[in-house]
Amino acid sequence: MKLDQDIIDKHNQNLLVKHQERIDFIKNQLPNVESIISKLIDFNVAIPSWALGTGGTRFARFSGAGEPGTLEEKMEDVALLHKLNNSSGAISLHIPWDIPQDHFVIKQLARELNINFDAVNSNTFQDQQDQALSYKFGSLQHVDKAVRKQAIDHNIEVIKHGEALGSKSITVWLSDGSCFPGQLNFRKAFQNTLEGLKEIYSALPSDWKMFVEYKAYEPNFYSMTVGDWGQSLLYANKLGPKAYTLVDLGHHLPNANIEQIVSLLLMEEKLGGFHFNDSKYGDDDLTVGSIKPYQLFLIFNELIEGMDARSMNHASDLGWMIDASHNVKDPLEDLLQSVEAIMISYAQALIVDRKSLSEAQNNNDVVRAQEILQDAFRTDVRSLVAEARLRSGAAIDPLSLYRANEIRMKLVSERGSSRKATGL
Ligand code: RM4
Ligand code: MN
Ligand code: MN
Repeated sequence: MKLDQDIIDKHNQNLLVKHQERIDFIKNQLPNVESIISKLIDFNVAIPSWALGTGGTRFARFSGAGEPGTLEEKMEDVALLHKLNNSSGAISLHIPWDIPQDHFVIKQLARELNINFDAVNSNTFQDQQDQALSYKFGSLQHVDKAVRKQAIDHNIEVIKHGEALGSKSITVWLSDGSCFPGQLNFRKAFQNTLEGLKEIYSALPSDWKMFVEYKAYEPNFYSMTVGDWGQSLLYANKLGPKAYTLVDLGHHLPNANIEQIVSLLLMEEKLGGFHFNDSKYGDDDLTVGSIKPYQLFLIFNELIEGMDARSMNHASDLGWMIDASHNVKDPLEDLLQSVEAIMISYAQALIVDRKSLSEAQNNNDVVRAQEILQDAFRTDVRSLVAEARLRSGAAIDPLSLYRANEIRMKLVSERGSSRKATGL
């Protein structure tokens, strides 16, 4: 479904007076508003192809209506989001959930839709129908060399798909690990995995990055072979300069200090990419910013501080992706909320008074340091984010436009009500 610019312009026209009041107000409060708006215009977060349908749990999946049934329709959904918010102009594909049949045609469609291909994701955590060997006891860690080879070959095939589409990175997330003490020789599992990653790494095109994603538990509950940022960093360091750690917000043990992890990985030049989501307990994959918005802000605060310390480009030097999937919302509405939460946290991190914060730190002025951070967090920056959208032809309030125009109803009439998107 294509959204006419006219509809967006009309929507903006209706909201303009109120928006203008809000933006004028904040312009009087903050310095450097123009530079913040231009950074917000440049910032983009990739949408995972598996978040466009309703996710499931291991108990049930309650699919919504009008879900995208093909890769082409998933791309159309991402283009729709991008048209609404100008901040989600890329799709991250999961292979084999989304295998492009004709790369040329798919690339052409992406061009027409004004979207790009972000990191490709391999999948060795499920057995596919025509698969020769099982991943029940792991993939790259497996005791059987033939299983390891199958997993390596799959990853190399994923790189080839990505290359044909113009992706520049692969995310490797392994579910490898063990469920019971004694099941695994940790050292051998690590070494097998490293060996496999090395082979995949050597198949990377020269301008590609490999993201090694860690996860504390699930589906293995006793040990994970890439279980935390320390292990991921070990692999990335041993692999070489194109390998990086990827931080998924839901992949830590409860209450982990993710902002500190991010800061140190940036210091080591080994932070590569980010999977945004939110959680209360584990890898809940909930809407970004829905549970712990202050944590999200603190993470962005470290990201900006660390990236600026190394003169990195906020928009392009790290891989920004959403990784969410759940049962109860319209996925497109949910993704609009997630992107909005990311943009708000980014904007709040941009307005932190860094000079004063550093003075407060040097003077051990703990109270002042806290005040500076919370002052930024408590500032309502939503009009800045809306202004960035308005200036790029997107909607002042994407969610209300989506609802007022009954976009899901239109998708249902186009696609039917029983189509299920591939994914989790
Ligand atoms: C994992 C992990 C990966 C994602 C899969 C679907 O928990 O977060 O990034 O590709 O789920
Ligand atoms: Mn993830
Ligand atoms: Mn996850």
